[in-house]
Amino acid sequence: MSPVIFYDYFRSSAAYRVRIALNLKGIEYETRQVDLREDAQKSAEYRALNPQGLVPMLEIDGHRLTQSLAIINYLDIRYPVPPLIPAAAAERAHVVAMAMAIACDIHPLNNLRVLKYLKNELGHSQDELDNWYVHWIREGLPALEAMAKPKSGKFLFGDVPTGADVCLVPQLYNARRFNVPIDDFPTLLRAEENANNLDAFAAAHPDRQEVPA
Ligand SMILES: N[C@@H](CCC(=O)N[C@@H](CS)C(=O)NCC(=O)O)C(=O)O
Repeated sequence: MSPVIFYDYFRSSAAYRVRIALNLKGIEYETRQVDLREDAQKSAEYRALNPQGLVPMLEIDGHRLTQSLAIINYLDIRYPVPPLIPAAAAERAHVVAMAMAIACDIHPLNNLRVLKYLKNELGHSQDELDNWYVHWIREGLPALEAMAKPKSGKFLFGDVPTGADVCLVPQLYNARRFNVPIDDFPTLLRAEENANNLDAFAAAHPDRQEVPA
């Protein structure tokens, strides 16, 4: 069987999500580094594989998969144990909604290419970029806290990690990296702490990844 190949970058939060999911599912994989600092994601060679020019990308079972949530969904169907998305319709919708609140409504606004466009094409200062970054996190996380709280346990939904936690942990890592205050989200912090106590999450942390030379 061909090896599973993961196109990764240690600080990419979308890639971090997939590393966590691969670890939770116990899937062994080889890594190919795509150095975002060098714009390797925009190279003709990489775009020939992934026309969006973004990480992550996963080669598995003869498929080339892109988009972290699509990859996680594939892994959950292909390797159902442990499940990352509940089977019951309403629970599933709730977990997916929390994952999407992060992956669709917070993360894309603070992505590298957005920040670069604001700075280089629209002429915004670094201070304005910093404010922009904080703004979208501070708008998104209170909503996520409120969404999660009623059905949370050790994790965002109940007492086992789901795809929502898989998205949460990288987003909070990012928030800390940019010094965004996040102390006022007890449900999110509890889920993060419990997640990071699991090997699958800890091993996916950016500090434990290969850094391109
Ligand atoms: N919606 C995509 C987002 C992927 C994405 O934005 N990746 C970022 C790193 S976290 C990237 O490759 N950025 C390169 C760039 O902005 O040029 C997913 O979930 O996979």
